[in-house]
Amino acid sequence: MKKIVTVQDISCIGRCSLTVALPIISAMGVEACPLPTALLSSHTLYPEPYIRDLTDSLSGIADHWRKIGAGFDGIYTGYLGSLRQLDIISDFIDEFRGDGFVFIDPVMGDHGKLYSGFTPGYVSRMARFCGKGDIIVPNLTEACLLLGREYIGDTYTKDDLKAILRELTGLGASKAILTGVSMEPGRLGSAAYDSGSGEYFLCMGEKVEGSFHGTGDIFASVCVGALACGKSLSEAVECAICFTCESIKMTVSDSEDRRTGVNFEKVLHILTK
Ligand code: PXL
Repeated sequence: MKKIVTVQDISCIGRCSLTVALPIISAMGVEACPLPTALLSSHTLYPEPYIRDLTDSLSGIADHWRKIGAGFDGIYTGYLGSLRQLDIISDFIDEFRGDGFVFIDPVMGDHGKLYSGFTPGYVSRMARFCGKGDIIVPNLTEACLLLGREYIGDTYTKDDLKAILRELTGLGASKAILTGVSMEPGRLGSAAYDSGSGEYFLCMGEKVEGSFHGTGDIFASVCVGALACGKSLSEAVECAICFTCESIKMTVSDSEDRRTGVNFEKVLHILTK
């Protein structure tokens, strides 16, 4: 059975990071080992969450994994909290990547803004960290931040996306997936580029009006599960768009606070097929 390690926080409320990655990757028939970077009572869109930083535990866990000879078919990093964590996880990748793939979601912001707690220094360190990846998966906000470009906003062409993707692979990862791409009403999806083969593609799904928190983590988790199962980049992206879209559709009629994320649990069965 394939096994990946996912490095990100555990936010107890709000369906993101590990509470999304573990069930999704498991449902796809891939063992998902967590390397938790922080424990939060909720994600940071709720006011004043309790936060216990776990940076000091990371090397203890890695030391034990070294002793027991742990190895992985892939490493998936998500929300990381500090410059020190980026240094530590960078060393972790060097030591544990083996022949596996390294998938980096440079979680830092959305809608043109950095999430609370992130600094310009973190952004430039993250750009360097992306060079450790084989595949990076920024949204448009994160892509512009990583490249030092002004936020692209809502109006752009396919050529703009191609230029951004090419620049993103210039950070060092051979493949880049841009999420949150929308060029016509009612359609939302991703653009991707493989600098090795020169392949570029757009994959679009239905756009449901509204803002749905945690969908980036859902998208990334499905991609990781699919890649671990041996799917190609375009198959993985297609599968991730379809699942993210179905999760959102399960949520629109629910009157829950939107900060609690999307009802992906109700469609997990799609992934087990
Ligand atoms: O979904 C990204 C994410 C992950 N983890 C934490 C967050 C966020 C986004 O706000 O706050 C703790």
